[in-house]
Amino acid sequence: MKKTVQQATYDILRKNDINIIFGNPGSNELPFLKNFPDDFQYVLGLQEAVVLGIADGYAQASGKPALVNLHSAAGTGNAMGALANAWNSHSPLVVTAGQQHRAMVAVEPYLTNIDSTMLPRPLVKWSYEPSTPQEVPYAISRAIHTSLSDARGPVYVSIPYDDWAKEAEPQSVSLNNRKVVSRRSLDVAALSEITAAIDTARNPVLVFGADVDADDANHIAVGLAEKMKCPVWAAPSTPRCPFPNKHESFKGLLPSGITSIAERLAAHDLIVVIGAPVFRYHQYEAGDYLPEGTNLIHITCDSAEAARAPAGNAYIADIKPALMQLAESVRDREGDKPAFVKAPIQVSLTSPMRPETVFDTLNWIAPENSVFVNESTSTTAAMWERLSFTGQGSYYYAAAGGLGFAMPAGVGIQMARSDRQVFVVIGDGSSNYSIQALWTAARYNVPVIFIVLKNGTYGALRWFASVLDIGDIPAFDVPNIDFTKIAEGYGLQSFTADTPEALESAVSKARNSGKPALIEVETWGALQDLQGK
Ligand code: TZD
Ligand code: CA
Repeated sequence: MKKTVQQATYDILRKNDINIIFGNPGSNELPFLKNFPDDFQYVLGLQEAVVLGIADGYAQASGKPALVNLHSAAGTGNAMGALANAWNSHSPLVVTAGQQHRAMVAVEPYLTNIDSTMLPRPLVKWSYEPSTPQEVPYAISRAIHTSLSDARGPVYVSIPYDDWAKEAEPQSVSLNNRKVVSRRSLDVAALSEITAAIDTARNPVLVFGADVDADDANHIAVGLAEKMKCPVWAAPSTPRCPFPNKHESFKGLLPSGITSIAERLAAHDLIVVIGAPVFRYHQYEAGDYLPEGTNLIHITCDSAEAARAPAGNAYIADIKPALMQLAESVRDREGDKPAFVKAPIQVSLTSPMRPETVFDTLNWIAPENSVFVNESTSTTAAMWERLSFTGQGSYYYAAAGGLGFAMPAGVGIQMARSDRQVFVVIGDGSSNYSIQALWTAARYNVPVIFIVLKNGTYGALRWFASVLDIGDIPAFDVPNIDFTKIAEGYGLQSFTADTPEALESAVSKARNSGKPALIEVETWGALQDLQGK
């Protein structure tokens, strides 16, 4: 039976286990959605930043590519900030956008995606507009495989709207029967070089990054650390948690300045970084990239990441096979496991609550396998100290630092993992970048719990201003936003909580309802501290 380009494309999506389309449609995209197949779900986001963020969360938490359908240039433009995060977290997104009709696209009608393949660059691995309708299934197939191979990441395909109804080229059915396997281990020479360096090091240290978690390899990272009996850090600003943060070997989240990192790692003669860039710096601190006399070995799935590191020797391999090889080959070190006695940090019960109190409460009441999506920028260190990220996929954060990630990503993660409770813990500043995600959570009954920490200010910017010696600026504070009313407007139940008991009660009401909820928690933060209250 002859198939249309549209039918052939849906077949390819099915064969690749893609059955959800995350989108916000316009005229150019409607022909793709005509006679929408029963075995697919369309998840509507009200703005493209939200659409892309939901798909990003879904792709990261499921490990599968997520299909995104955006409206031409304007929709792509709205999604670009979210694409920066997806690019930096190696998230396998197949982003499509509708193009105007081939017959008139050169005349540049309304809603033309001008120079369509240029638009999403440099935040995609591959950007393409098929030159004939018959090429569309091939381009979609290539896009899926490209998103998943080498370092994973987003790809982009622009498709003229008249293509879908055209007859598919019969040979394209062969695309349904293929797979692309990418499992790069370390070769013998690389493995023996790295093993020798680790085995002869006096005092090595491990730094793990997001790609350990993305490659489902946290338990192997634990095995390696326990064999090496060395301390472990999480990479600076890591967008995922690669190692159980309450493990006795775990030292914490590395800071993100050159000299701060070098200071933390100064005692070690060898730093082994696995599954992260070397390094993801934030504030500039003049100084040496590495402590004096320290060597660095970098194992990454991303060749660009390897090439751009300022120091150390890099090896390119997929993280899980490389970790398995290393965990097998390194020597078992003598002596005891390192025990770091972490001083318990006390907080007094203030009103409003300290963010620390909120995290302690959450740590107490959240189910053990909960997932935390963080976008409370000034409280990240406190969160890592207080909350437990135990299993695989327990923590997510905006990989490019672009706000507007957590709310939609939380929805996508909860869709991929209905077996786990997702908590989005987000600042009152960050909540405003993709707040329409609340509607998608309500519309599809995705039971995320959104906890908004309301301190009335851009706390992290106040901190950064002090680092840069900027002083006060007239754009720090965000007073008078009622998130409970916004949530209600989008169809969510909402609560306010000003004590640990109130927070516990709100979380349990939300969980019992099986529906999404927003909890607004006024917190004591930078503003009160600055005012000396
Ligand atoms: N816009 C976007 C898209 N991303 C950004 N990172 C910023 C602006 C700048 N920015 C930060 O990097 S942190 C921050 C801003 C505005 C303040 C966030 O405030 P918050 O959290 O209320 O969410 P805290 O805990 O008060 O810092
Ligand atoms: Ca804030």
